Amino acid sequence: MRVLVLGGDGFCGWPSALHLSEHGHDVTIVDNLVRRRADDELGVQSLTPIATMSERIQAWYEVSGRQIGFADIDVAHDYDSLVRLLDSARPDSVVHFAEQRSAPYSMKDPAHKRYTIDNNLNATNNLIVAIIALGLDTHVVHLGSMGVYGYETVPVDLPEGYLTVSYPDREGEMHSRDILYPTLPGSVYHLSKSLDQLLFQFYARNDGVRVTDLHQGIVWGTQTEETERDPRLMNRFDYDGDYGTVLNRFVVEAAVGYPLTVHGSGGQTRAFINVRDTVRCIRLAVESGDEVSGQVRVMNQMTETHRVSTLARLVADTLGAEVNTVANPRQEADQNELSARNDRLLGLGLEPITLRSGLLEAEAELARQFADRVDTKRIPAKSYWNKNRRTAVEGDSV
Ligand code: NAD
Ligand code: USQ
Repeated sequence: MRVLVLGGDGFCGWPSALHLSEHGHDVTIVDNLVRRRADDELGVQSLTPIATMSERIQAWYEVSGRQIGFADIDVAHDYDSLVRLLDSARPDSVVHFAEQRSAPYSMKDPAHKRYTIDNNLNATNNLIVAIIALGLDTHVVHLGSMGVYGYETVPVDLPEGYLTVSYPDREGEMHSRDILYPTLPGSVYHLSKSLDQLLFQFYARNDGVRVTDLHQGIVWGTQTEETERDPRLMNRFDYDGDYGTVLNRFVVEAAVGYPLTVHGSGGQTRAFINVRDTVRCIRLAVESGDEVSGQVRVMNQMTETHRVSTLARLVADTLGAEVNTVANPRQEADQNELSARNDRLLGLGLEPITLRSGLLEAEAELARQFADRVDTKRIPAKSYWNKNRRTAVEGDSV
């Protein structure tokens, strides 16, 4: 299949592009490299050294004999270039990773809130509008987030995208319909993913655009079978207080002897998936595009749920580390339960890798190898959700 990978220079996009290429798909990456500039803005670098896009593509050609194309386009703002590319490529599928993906980055200040909404919604809207304008039958595979469901403790296995509701009309007769599961975003970033869902719902109904929305959990791990084939193919690894996600951060913290940063009670339960499963899920979603017509297909792209405090204990016991609890910079529940269905991806053949598979030790090895690239000053999370959270962390003097 001809596949465009928007955001293909990023943490999930790069290994997914390689995996699709390895499996015979004709891949072109579209990325404006803004994520690399965010590292400069934040004064931090990926734990792992990452090659430039041209070095990455050359290395992949040398190890696989396969070509990957690249277009430097800002999908959110350069609509005309996006249309030209779609018109010439006429892709069977577009995988859309090209959004600002950090919750703390999205909550830093007004400029970052505005950037996140502007970038994420315009990227999604531009892509869909361009596909409709060109009359393409391209299947869009979008990366959403498990966080759109929110973290209420209701003893339910979260369904995949929709909730069937029944309600009485004026005569008392009952009606039933599927609605998007009510969203409860916990950050401006998660809000942007909730709003994306409405764009997809509208354009699928109005124009018949075929969309799969993958509600992905927190991705952990770094390398995949493809990125391991050459040091120039190495994937990025974020550990800093803005872009680092919880389990990967704990592994790096353990590797450099920094006490694990558990926010608040650590009672938050979240959904997780290993990056090796992410790339497989993306391929399964792309290759099953013919199934999609009419209603947006939502699949929960997660394989397990864990409580933050349990993860900290596991990392501390496995790798040896001190566990610290720090005042939570985020406005979020101290504690929640979470369980979700993932039948659709299992039905397509996903065989989940779980945390117990010994990959944690391999991650720690990578972290130790590049420990000298870690700037411990960048570890604390300093993006506060609101004034109360800032005061709770920094005290009344601020
Ligand atoms: P990332 O920041 O590493 O990659 C995103 C890529 O998109 C970057 O290379 C960036 O330069 C590019 N990009 C952003 N805006 C763009 C624009 N306007 N035009 C062109 N390129 C643009 O993020 P990631 O971790 O790879 O996440 C990819 C997607 O998956 C995101 O949509 C994210 O919300 C979703 N997701 C990620 C995780 C996770 O744990 N990393 C979990 C669930 C969902
Ligand atoms: N946390 C800690 N200590 C840390 C970092 C985080 O206790 O050092 C806690 C947070 O307070 C939060 C939980 O761990 O309760 C998860 O935080 P995270 O930064 O690992 O994940 P999150 O902000 O939810 O965002 C990440 C990705 C995002 C994706 C989302 C999937 O950055 O792109 O959408 O995971 S989900 O969480 O399912 O919505």
